[in-house]
Amino acid sequence: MLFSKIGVIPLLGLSWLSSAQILNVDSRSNAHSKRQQDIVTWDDKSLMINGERLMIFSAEFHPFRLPVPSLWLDVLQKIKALGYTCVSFYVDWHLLEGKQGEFRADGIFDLQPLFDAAKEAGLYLIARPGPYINAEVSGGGYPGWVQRVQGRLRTNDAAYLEATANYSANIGRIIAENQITKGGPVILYQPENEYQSFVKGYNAPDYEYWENVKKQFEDAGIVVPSINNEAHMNGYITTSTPANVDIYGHDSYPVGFDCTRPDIWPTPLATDWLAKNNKLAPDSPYALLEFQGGGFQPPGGKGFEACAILTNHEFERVVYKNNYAVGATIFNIYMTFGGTNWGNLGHAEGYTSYDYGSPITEERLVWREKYSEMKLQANFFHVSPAYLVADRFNSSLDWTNNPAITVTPGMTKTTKFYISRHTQYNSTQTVAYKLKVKTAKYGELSVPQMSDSLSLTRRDSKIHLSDYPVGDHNLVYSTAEVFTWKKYGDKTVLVVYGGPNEVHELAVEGHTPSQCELLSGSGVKIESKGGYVVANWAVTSERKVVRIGTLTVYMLNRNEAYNFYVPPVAKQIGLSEVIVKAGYLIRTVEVSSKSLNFVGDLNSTTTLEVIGGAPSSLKMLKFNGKSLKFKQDKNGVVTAKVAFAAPKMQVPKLGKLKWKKIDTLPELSSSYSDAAWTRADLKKTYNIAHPLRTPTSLYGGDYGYHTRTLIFRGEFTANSQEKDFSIYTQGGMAFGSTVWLNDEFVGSYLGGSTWESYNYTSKYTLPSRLENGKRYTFTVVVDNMGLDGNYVIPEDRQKRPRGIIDYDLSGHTKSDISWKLTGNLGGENYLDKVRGPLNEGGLWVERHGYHLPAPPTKDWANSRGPTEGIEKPGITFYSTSFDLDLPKGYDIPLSFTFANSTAAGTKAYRAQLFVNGYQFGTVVSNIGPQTRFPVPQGILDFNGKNYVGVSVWALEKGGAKVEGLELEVGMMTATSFDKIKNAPVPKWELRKGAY
Ligand code: IPT
Repeated sequence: MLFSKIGVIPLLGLSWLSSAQILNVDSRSNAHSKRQQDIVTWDDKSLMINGERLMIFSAEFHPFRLPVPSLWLDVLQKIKALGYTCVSFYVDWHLLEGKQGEFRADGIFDLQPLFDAAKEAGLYLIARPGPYINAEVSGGGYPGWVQRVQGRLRTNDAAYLEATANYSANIGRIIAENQITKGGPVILYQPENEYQSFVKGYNAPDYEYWENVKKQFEDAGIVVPSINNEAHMNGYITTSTPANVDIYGHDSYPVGFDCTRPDIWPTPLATDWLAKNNKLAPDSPYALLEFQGGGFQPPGGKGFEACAILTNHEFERVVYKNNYAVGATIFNIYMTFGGTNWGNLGHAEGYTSYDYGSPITEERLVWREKYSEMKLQANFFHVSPAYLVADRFNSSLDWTNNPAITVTPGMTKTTKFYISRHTQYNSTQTVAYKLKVKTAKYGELSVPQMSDSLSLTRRDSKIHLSDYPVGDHNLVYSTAEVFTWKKYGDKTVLVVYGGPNEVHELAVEGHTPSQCELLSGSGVKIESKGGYVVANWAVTSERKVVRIGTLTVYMLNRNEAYNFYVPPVAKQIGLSEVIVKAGYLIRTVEVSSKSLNFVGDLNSTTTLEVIGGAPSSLKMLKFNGKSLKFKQDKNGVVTAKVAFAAPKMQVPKLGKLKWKKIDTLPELSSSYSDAAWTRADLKKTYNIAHPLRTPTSLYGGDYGYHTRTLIFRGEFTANSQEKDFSIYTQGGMAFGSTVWLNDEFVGSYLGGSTWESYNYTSKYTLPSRLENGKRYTFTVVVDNMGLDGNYVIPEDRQKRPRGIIDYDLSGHTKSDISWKLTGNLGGENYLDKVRGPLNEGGLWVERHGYHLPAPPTKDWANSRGPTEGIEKPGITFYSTSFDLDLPKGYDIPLSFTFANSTAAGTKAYRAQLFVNGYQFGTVVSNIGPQTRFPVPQGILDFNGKNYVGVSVWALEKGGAKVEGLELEVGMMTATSFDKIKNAPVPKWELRKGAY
């Protein structure tokens, strides 16, 4: 396995680690950033690990978006099954240091299970700890308290750097301990993130800042090479700038994020990247450190299935193959599994799902065609080492007879690659062409030789080859694409594929037609060309298998190729890798001289077909530990059937359960005491980016409240001059707010999915005349959708406040109102250390912990649940529990679905869904788009009691009604993955001092 070779390299001679002060550029030594270790090295072509070149085919995965650490291995195995070699992960500082000075990375926030899973799956890791990460997370990864930092963020200001020091030292140490130099999986790390977007006139880039970020991590012991991911190849920080990185790279999201018109590929395809890279960092391999694998989505967007279409299998073919044409040998796809913005970890411009339209769905399913397509692509690089050293040439029209086709060659002294695509890269036409290939022995050939043309159908791109070694054989050329090949003793198996109806040709050195035999299928023409034979066929649904001497060639249609796997070998005794056709997923295989044991998942009854690597006289074939009846033919091919039966199981009907409900806005009652609330008496703000407009600060962040619902209470003595009340609340994109005066509804801001909501003042007419001299209280509820990211430096958008920005009560000065506020109980001294600093907000039920399992509901009213409806503006909390007893051996995706129509008369509501205390969904009924909220096993106890809580905030006169709430079962698979440990679910306990 991958890691068996890696010894532990003692950290000797690293005395520079102890030099700890903040650096300035002049004292920086260039030498120590390079080659502090000799395991991960590189040249201009590729990365090398222990001296061996490796294609870094990497999947972006954020463990914090799946709060069941025991499931990380499941995702990583699904990535490994694609043939990837690496995973890149961000760390979200916000979740780890919710209180300044208290770094906590335990429980679900512990990263050790990730390092362990990577080793078990056989994947390297790229660590991206920030401190700034962007990533569509609240604050771009900055903890809320960073809003109070007295320095500009992402700059060399001492206050900012000091704020990051504790986190960087701690996370740096954790990463350092898991570097490859210590037997761990981490091979690269990225300081900062896309440090390259500056406001005009800002003195950028700040080299000292960059070196200081790096130094924090290096001081913590990180020695693996550093990388930079620029968004636009500005060359601000390269391998040779005064402040630098070891490996320069960039990001790209070529089709953007408009998933509303998923057929439109808006920008031209880049072809000058390598030239730019060679100028900026001629000593670096060409690295794409974040490349589009899907898209993020704003509130009110079209949903992630649309993003999956925008970035579908055709996108992967055309755009990724262009990356190979350009020469990428470090290629990280963002996201490969997106996950969930559970527990308010997302930024305001998103919503709960972070599915991203990725190859692996939010439910960890691998049914999207784009998953299978990546398996075809990534496996090719395992058997094509020449790719890593090929010289790259410009794309041109010179390689075909049709200017509608552009080819980019990549060449070694022997092997040559020809990456063809439509000249107009997003064309959907079918175009015929003849390709010119160079061969060492036979000069230039125009192929196909036995038919008129090849064809590119719709959006497609192909990697054609010449002089390509396959074991002891040489492909003079192949127009069909190679999936894999393996040599087994004196036999070699090659698997190639093509799209429907395409004509392909493959030529093998040194054979005659008499040495060829059609083993399966029909319609393969064989001709001798003196020195080599050519096989020519048209792709049909029928598979063709041809033996050419000792080489067996499987000529597949692409849809069939999708079902082939080259599974990682979990245990191997003396035999080689296996090529197997299966169904839904093969995770690993154990091979011995007599037996094969596949481990995988099924979604239907499946025929297993081992076309390479089965022991010649197989005694035992197992699938997930169960013996199968099998046949082995004279060519050694093994076939067996694995039966799938959907489990018999039931999930409860949520509408039939007994629910309890309670008003969670007791603040409206005259008997409610806010004595324990935080006084909003700060006459200034600590937020240096946003001067106050009010006499005292009403920014949640000044008082330590950074997550979800904020509630304000403003008291004043009436003078009967009051007529209207204007209020500018702010909770980020798509936020909403509601104002009451005593227990009377004043009005709501329903929110919008545009930036306009960032500057919106609501003007309300007060519902009734106020009595002179009487005390009144405004209650203002503000939905904080998450803090903004901090992309542009030094705009400090993370500091955009949440709360009340301004207000005006007619007949009064502002200081006539004295305010109190609350957010989550304890603010930065948050109570639920298990679910982290962001999971709960400021609703009364949350402050008391009633969203946690087993709340004391005895005295609450009986209810039919959230579908019962609320008659007037207010917030009600519904609680229920149910038992699950789901069969073992199945992966059962469960989602909570809110029926939500926009029929006339439907009133706006905002709901939060809690499952076993974890917030796993927020609904904004009038903006959307999300109505379906997957909750993974491990948060749901599949064999035990589960507690569900739903808060429903009705914003409009007449109240609101959740039209339906169901537990929905997704596509079930029989799975071998049985290592799921439930996330910790501490239950409700009386919270002393809760108010
Ligand atoms: C790039 C960020 O680096 C990454 O964190 C994430 O936000 C991603 O975008 C989008 O999902 S920034 C790039 C769009 C310029």
